[in-house]
Amino acid sequence: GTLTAGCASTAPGSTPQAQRVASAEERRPNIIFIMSDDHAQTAISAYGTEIGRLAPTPNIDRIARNGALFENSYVTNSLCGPSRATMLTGQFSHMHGFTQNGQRFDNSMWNWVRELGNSGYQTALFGKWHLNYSPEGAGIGEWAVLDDQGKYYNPDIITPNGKSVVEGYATDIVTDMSLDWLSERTDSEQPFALLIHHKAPHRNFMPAIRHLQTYLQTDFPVPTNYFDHYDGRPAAAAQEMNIYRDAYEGHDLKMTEEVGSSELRFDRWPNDFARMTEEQRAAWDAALQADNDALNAANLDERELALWKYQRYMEQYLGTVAAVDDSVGRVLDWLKASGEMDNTIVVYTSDQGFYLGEHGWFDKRFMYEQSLRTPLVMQYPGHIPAGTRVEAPVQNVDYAPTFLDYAGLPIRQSIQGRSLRPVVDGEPPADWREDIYYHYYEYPGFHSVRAHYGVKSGRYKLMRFYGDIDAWEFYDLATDPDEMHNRFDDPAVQGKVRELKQALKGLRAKYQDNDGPAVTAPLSLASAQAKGRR
Ligand code: SGN
Ligand code: CA
Repeated sequence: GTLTAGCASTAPGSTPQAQRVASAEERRPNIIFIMSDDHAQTAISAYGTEIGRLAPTPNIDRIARNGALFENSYVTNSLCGPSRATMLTGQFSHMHGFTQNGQRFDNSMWNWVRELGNSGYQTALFGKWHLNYSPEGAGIGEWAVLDDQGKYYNPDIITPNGKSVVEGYATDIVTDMSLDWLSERTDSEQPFALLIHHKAPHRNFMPAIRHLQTYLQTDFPVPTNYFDHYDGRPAAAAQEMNIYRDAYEGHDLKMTEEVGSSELRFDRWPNDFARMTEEQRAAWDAALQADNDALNAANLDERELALWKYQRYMEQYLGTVAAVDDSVGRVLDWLKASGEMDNTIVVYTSDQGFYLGEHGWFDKRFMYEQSLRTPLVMQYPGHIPAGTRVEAPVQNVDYAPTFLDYAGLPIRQSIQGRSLRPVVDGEPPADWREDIYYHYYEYPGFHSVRAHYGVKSGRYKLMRFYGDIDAWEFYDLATDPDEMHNRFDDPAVQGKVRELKQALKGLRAKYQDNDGPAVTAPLSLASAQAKGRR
């Protein structure tokens, strides 16, 4: 749809003649941009995974079925704040400047939501922001956001009028606010852009009461590298995000002190539980009591306990996903009932992927597959053919230009990504990217993942950790999909290593990333060997 003058100039108080109803053809699409936090691709059934089979997401799958599923969707920096800033601006971390959590995003910076608002869209954001105290000054029409990371139960919600506690479960509250806003919109001549940004399934993985027992009896397949020893991968060895070593037994795994007791084991941040109402807490305790008592009565050895923790982690994490999927269902049902389905682009994604026990981990940050990948499904009935599968590599820098494109707005110079529209139309430009660039910064920080940058090029991946660890890693995903064998020094792959080094150097130049050490001119194998002999 192209932008019509009438649509853009329609403003409150304008004369009736100036307000013209755009024909279906002229009408610009609504946009609903749903983003969860830390949702692994492997935990979505549309991706055809075993976890998805055991813990299906039927509503997220509806979007994929109605439209497109991106098989190769990646982030640029696997961390909340940087990823969100990237989605808003269409830029890599080093360009928008928000490289690590805890920084303050400059709300006055250009973002696509304000741009759509300026061109006549009604805009709103509900849920997690986590870029700054609030989106004040970011040009978003209406908003109500979770304070900081957001709490699962009775969260603090910040609005232009200040902060207050809202009783209930975060995912449901955010959904209610979003649907209320949609239903109360008075000006239905203007298109809308609505951002629904859930806290779930982020740590500390607290499901709604209704989902606490959903997966207690499910036996999730343990990743083959759950007991990884990290040989040849010094940064992986130095991390602090191991389920059986670093997850807190109370706070994260909801384990109790002893049989008959509901007192949690180590709970580093007690406020997540302390803020529950008595009723919520009683229902919570009752739902997990038998399972916790059984664990406390059993005399598990170290290995058995590590495996038990994996199951508990999955039960909790996927329990929070169940409410997110409910939410997506409610939004889709609303669109259907209101007749807006065909006029609306619906996107579901996450701010990054997550480890579900691979390498023994929870959390994200690393450029390994599970956290580099992020789910992405998108529907626009009548425009994106149902059941489309996109293989072209896409990144979260592409979202802003995509929304601009569909809104009929020019894609500004500062944007480093590209519109996905030709890609979902089945006509990716001949010069569509083959390689993706990644750069993670936050160190020192939670989980002690060293800064690194890298390139993924088809089946190959090259990454460089820097700072107090200086190490290169190279993987052939075709033969080593779990990234267990760092072959950077393997003489058999030096040609490829050189090729990827060159590509990495090129990407850093193209995207103007001067952060971190420069990629040195690729060494020839002979000189590398000579150097090694010294
Ligand atoms: C919190 C979490 C960490 C997580 C960061 C970043 N701890 O600090 O485990 O890595 O957020 O997550 S918590 O127990 O307090 O939740 S991010 O999604 O915001 O980047
Ligand atoms: Ca996140």
